[in-house]
Amino acid sequence: MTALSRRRFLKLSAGVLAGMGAVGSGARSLAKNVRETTVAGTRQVATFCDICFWKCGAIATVKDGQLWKIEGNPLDPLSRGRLCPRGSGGIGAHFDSDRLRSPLIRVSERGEDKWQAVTWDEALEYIAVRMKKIAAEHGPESVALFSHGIGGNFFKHTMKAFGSPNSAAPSFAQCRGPRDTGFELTFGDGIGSPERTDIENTRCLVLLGSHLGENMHNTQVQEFATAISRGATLIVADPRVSVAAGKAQHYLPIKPGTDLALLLAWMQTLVAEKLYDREYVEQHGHGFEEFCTAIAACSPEWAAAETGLSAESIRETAREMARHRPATLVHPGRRTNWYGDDAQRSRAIALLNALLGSWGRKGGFYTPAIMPVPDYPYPDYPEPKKSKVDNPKKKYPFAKDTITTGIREATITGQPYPIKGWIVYATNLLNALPNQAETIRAIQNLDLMVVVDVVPSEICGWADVVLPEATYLERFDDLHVGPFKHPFVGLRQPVVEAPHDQQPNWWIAKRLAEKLGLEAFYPWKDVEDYLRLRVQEAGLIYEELKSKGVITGEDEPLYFETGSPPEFDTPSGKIEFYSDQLAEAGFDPVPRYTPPSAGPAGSFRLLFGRAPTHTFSRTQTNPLLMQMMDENALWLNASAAAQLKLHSGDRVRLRNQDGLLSSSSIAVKATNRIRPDCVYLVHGFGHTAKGLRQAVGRGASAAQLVSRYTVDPLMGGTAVNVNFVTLEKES
Ligand SMILES: Nc1nc2c(c(=O)[nH]1)N[C@H]1C(S)=C(S)[C@@H](COP(=O)(O)OP(=O)(O)OC[C@H]3O[C@@H](n4cnc5c(=O)[nH]c(N)nc54)[C@H](O)[C@@H]3O)O[C@H]1N2
Ligand SMILES: Nc1nc2c(c(=O)[nH]1)N[C@H]1C(S)=C(S)[C@@H](COP(=O)(O)OP(=O)(O)OC[C@H]3O[C@@H](n4cnc5c(=O)[nH]c(N)nc54)[C@H](O)[C@@H]3O)O[C@H]1N2
Ligand code: SF4
Ligand SMILES: [Mo]
Repeated sequence: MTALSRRRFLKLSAGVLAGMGAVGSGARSLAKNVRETTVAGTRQVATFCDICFWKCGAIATVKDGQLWKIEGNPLDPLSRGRLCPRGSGGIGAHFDSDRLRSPLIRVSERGEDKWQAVTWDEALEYIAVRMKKIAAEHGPESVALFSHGIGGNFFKHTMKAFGSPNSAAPSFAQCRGPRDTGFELTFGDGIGSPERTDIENTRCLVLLGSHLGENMHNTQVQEFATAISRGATLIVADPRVSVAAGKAQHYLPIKPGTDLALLLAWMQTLVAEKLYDREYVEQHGHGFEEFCTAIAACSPEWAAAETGLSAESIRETAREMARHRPATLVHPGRRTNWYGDDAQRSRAIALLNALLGSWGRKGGFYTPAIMPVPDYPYPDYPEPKKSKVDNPKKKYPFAKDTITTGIREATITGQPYPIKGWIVYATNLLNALPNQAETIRAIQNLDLMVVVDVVPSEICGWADVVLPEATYLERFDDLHVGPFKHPFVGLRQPVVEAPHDQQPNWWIAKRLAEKLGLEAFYPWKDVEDYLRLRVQEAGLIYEELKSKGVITGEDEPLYFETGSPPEFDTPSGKIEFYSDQLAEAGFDPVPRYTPPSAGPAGSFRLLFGRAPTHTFSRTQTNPLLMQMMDENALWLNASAAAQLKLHSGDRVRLRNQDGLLSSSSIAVKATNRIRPDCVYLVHGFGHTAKGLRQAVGRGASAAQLVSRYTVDPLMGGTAVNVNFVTLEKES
C-alpha cells in the first residue's frame, strides 16, 4: 500500500465506522428492493457477476427450482440495477452442455486428449505429491500460479503458504500494465479497475482505441450514455469506425501505431497556444520547462505526416479539449499492450490530462475510496528463499506486478531458476499470452501442469490434471472490496447447486493446502466462516450482506475542489512532466515518438477488440451468448476487398508474417468503416479444443496469429498489434 492510500484507508475506517448507524438504518428501507423470500415458487439470491471482471452486483431468480434469470442489483453502485448483455446471458454458463464434469488425469502424451475420470481425492493427491517433489528438488518457488479474476484469491493464498512468490495474471503484461505504469510514473498512482474515470460528468471525452459500447464494462457504458445525452463532446481516434466513433463529433481515422505522435501534437498545441491549465500546472507540476522544450517540435503538421490526419483536425480537437477543461477526460484505455512503446504512450495520455487539469477534478479522474474490510488474520507466510522469477535483475525496472510471460520465459530457459510446475486457474493461457508455440514449449518443460476450468478449453488439453470448477452461480467467492467512486463490499453466493462433480475454488485450494500439510493456513472450516469473520471485523452484519448482496459505505470527497487532498506519490511529490527516474534508468524522461514498423508488402495489420456479447475466449460455449453472436467476422476495407476480389460473406483464412495459417475460416465484412492498411476481428473465436463442441471452428482466432510481440522496455508488457496478415480465400 502506498503512503497515500494507507492514509486514506485509515481516514476512511474512521469515517465508515462513524457512519455505521446510518448504513444500518438506511439498509432496511433499501432492502425492500431486494426480495429474498419465496414468491409463488420463485426465490431470489443477491450475488455478483463473473462473466467479466467488472463484478457487477446482480440478483438471480430461481423459479420452481430452476435457474431462471439474472438482473442487476439496484443497490449495487457498479451495475445500478442493470447488467450488460453478457451478464444477462450469464445463466447460460450454468446450463452449458460442454462443461467439465469430474476431475481428469491425463493418460497419454501431454497435448493428446486422453483422460481418465478420477475422484477429487485422487486428483489432489496426485498434485500434492508432485508439488512436494518439485519443492524437494528445486524449492517451492519452482511452482507458479497463473490466475485471472477473484476466484484466484484462495489459490494465491495456498501458493504463498507453500512458499512460492510466483503468481501472475494476464491483466498486467497482456492488458492494463502499461497504462498503470505510465500513470504511476506521472501522478504516482495508477488507474486501477474499475477505472477511476468520471465519465458521467465529463464535458469532453477523448477515446484512443477504447471502444466503449463494444468494450462493455457496465458502469462505463452507462456513464458514456449519460455523457452523450448531456451533450458532451466526443473525440475518437481509431483506425476503425467503432460504435463509439459512430457517435463522435470528431472522428480521427488514425494510422495504427501513431497515437503517441497525435498526443505529442495535442500537447504541443495546448502549450504553444497557452490553452493549458496554467494554475494547475504551476501548482502541481515538476519539470514543466524541460517538458516544453522536449515537445516543442511536435507540431500538428509534423504529426499529420505520421498519423495520416490533417493538421487542422489535430489543432481543432486540441482547442476543443481546452474549451471544456478541466472536465475533459482523455480516457486512459484498458488493453494498452499495443505497439511496445505503451507505457510511454500511456504516460503521454497522463501528461495530456495533466495539462488539462483533469486529474482529481470533476469530469476527469476522481479519487477512489475503498471499504475498510480487513484481511483474514492468517499466520505469517514462510519467507521465500528466492525472489520472483519473472523479472531477473529488474530488467523491466518499472514492472510493479508479476509478468506472466516472464514466468513462461523462465520455464523455457531455466533462468534465473527453473519453473517445474504450473497451476492455471481460469485463464486460457493459449489465448491470453502471445505466441502459442512459446507457451507450449514452456509447458513441455514442466513436471506438473494443473488446470482449473469450467469447460475443456485449449489450455486444459495441455494439462496433466484438469479440475472442474463450479460456475460463479454455484459458489461462494472471496469478498469484492475494490476502489471505486462509492466504497462498497459485495458478496458472491451460490444461487443453484453445481450439476455434476464440480467444486468451488475455495474448496479446491483449501483441500490442496491440507494435502500439502499446510492446514494451519486454513483455520476456517467453511468459506462462510471466513467471509463472516471479515465482514464482522469491518463492523458490518454478514446476514445483511447475504440478503442485499452489497453494503455501501460513506462517500468520500472525489475531487480536489471538494476536499480530496492533491497528493502525488512520485519522487518529486508532484506531477512529473519530466521524469528524473526514467532519465536515471536510461529511458526518455519525456515520451518520444518512434514510428511503428511496417508489415510485408500487400499485408494488413491485424487488429482486434471486443464484442458486446462475449468476453475474450471464455463465452463461446455459453448457449445464450452464442445465440446472439456465434462467430466473428473480418472487417476489411471495401476498396481493399474489391482489389482482392472479395465480397462480404466470402470465407477466408488468415496467414501471418511467420507463415501461420488460421485453423478455421472467417467471413469477410467489406466496409468503408476501416482503414485500408488494417483488418479487424473480435478476439476469442476460432476455438480448436474439440471438447468445446459449441465453439470449435466458429470464426477465426486472432490469438493463433500473434506469434510476434514487442516487449515494453519499462514494464515487460507484451505488445500484440504488431502482426500482419494476408487473406486466402476458401474455395
Ligand atoms: N464485451 C466485452 N467488453 C469488455 C471485454 C470483453 O471481453 N468483452 N474485456 C474487457 C477488458 S479486460 C479489456 S482490457 C477491455 C479492452 O477494451 P479496450 O481497452 O477498449 O481495447 P483495445 O484493444 O484497446 O481497443 C480496441 C479498439 O482499438 C482500436 N485500435 C487498434 N489499434 C489502434 C491504434 O493504433 N490506435 C488507436 N487509436 N486505436 C486502435 C481498434 O480498432 C478497436 O476499436 O475491454 C473490457 N470490456
Ligand atoms: N490475442 C489476444 N490476446 C489477448 C487479448 C486480446 O484481445 N487478443 N486480450 C488480453 C486481455 S485485455 C486480457 S484481460 C486477457 C484475458 O485472458 P483470460 O482471462 O485468460 O481470458 P480467456 O481466454 O477468456 O480465458 C479464460 C478461461 O477461464 C475459464 N473460466 C471461465 N469461467 C471460469 C470459472 O468460473 N472458473 C474457472 N476455474 N475457469 C473459468 C474459461 O473457460 C477460459 O478457459 O487476454 C489478453 N490476451
Ligand atoms: S460488465 Fe457485464 S459481464 Fe461484466 S460483470 Fe458487469 S454485467 Fe457481468
Ligand atoms: Mo483486459
